[in-house]
Amino acid sequence: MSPATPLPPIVQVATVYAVALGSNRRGRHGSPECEIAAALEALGDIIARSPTIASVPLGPSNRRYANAVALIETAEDPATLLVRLKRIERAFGRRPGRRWGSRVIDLDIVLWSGGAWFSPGLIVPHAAFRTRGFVLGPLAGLVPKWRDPLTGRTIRQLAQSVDRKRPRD
Ligand code: A4P
Ligand code: MG
Repeated sequence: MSPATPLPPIVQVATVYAVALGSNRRGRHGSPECEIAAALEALGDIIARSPTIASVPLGPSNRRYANAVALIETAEDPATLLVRLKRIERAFGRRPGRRWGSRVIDLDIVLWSGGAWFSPGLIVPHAAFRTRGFVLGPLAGLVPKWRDPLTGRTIRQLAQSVDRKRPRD
């Protein structure tokens, strides 16, 4: 290529992400369910979403959670998307606090159609999603055949094994 040849335009390919949403504290939009609905609006680029479910808190907080999962299509790479998610969390009034403390909104990147991603402060797939019914249940309703790139297991299989481990009452 001679120096005068213009460079080809950079093609940004849209990819799909599964984003988990969680809330167990009222915010300016109202109840945790309302915060989830407002966060979905703020996210944009949504191609599918799960219903919002109520879930028992995992960890120290004793407030019930609302959880949902959305599929979004975007050309952002995972690190760029995380910056946007953190900006939305701040705009919703989330402040850094105790790990797993109650929160107006939590936005986590669960899966990326580009596969795995590791960079400082970001691991995709989300390091804990394989054991979380409140993520796998809604996710299995959207993409049961999507394979976890690290274990090769489908979302349906992961959801079933979490279901089997859940104590029955
Ligand atoms: N980080 C690394 N990988 C990711 C990723 N894939 N997506 C880093 C998002 N963030 C990722 O997260 C802490 C740091 O993890 C981020 O700054 C980012 O650099 P955070 O959201 O700021 O804090 P956190 O949510 O308190 O910590 P963590 O470890 O993400 O907790 P989880 O996994 O979000 O769990 N029970 C119910 N029923 N429902 C819930 O939604 N959520 C939690 C929090 C606990 N119990 C729950 C629920
Ligand atoms: Mg989080």
